[in-house]
Amino acid sequence: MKTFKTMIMGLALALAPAAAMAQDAAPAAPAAAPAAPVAGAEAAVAKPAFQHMAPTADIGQPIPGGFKLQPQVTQIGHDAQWMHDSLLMPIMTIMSIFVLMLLIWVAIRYRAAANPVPSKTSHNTLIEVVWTLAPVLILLVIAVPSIRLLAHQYAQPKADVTIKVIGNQWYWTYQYPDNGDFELVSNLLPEDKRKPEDGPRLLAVDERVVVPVNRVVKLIVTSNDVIHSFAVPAFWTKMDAVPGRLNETWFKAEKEGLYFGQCSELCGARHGYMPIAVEVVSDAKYAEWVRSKGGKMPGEGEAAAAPAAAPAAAVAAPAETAPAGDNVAEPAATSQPAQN
Ligand SMILES: [Cu+2]
Repeated sequence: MKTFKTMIMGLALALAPAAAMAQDAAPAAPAAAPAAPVAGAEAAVAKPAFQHMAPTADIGQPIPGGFKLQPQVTQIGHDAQWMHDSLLMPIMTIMSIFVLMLLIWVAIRYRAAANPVPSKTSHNTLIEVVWTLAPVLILLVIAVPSIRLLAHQYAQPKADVTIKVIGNQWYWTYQYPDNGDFELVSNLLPEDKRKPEDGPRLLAVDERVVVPVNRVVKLIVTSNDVIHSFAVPAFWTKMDAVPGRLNETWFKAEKEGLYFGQCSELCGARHGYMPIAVEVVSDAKYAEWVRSKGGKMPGEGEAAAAPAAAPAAAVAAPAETAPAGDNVAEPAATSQPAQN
């Protein structure tokens, strides 16, 4: 027993310099330690800190009593809206009214009572030329901007961001291969969890697709089960999601905001409950959001990963030695009085 006590004491004395040294080393640890909480705090803050925007009342969503197209925020959308509002609608309206007037005029003017002896005319060269040429000219007037718009839609500019959109019964998943390949699963937000800033009923989702403003976003659209369709009216974007097939479309939103869409291909029982919410933000906000999802911006990939890893290692090393130093120092410190 005595020898054991002596051994302990000897050990304590032998360790004392080590303990002292450990305590000497310890002050370095607290100095390094604050770095750890700061870095940790940043990481901790970055994740929940991303502030999603609230929807704008008349933008990117249907409005009560609305019957026109949603305000467009892409060049394709502007062209298509012009085509619809300024070209097709006037032509359709004029043509429908013209044909209706002709019918009314014929029905009244040439009714049996007013016109007892019907004309036996069967040919009129002028009128035959007119009713052949006029529709051809009208179709040409429509065809030129129509084909130009179609070509523009398929001529995809170089993509700044690529998103793989996958339809599922009955939700969407989004993958960001350029940003570390993270994946989002986006579901309808249930009514009991929905707040006004999330968006309208049946359109609000739990995970929004976030994209940068004024950047070409390329969508690779596919499906895991049946045919769905990814549609966002304010971008004039609609693309079928077909299992086993990669469809491609794109958009370049020119205005920050929150834009809603829906699955637009009848895909089963909950087809009406798989909305789409696209949040268009500044480049800086986009980078912030990507990091909050654990992704990284292209280019900064290796460059940022290395410095990020280095401080992490530097922080980790003192953090590991500090508790070790404490562990060594404390038993020695307590064992000494205990032995005395
Ligand atoms: Cu669907």
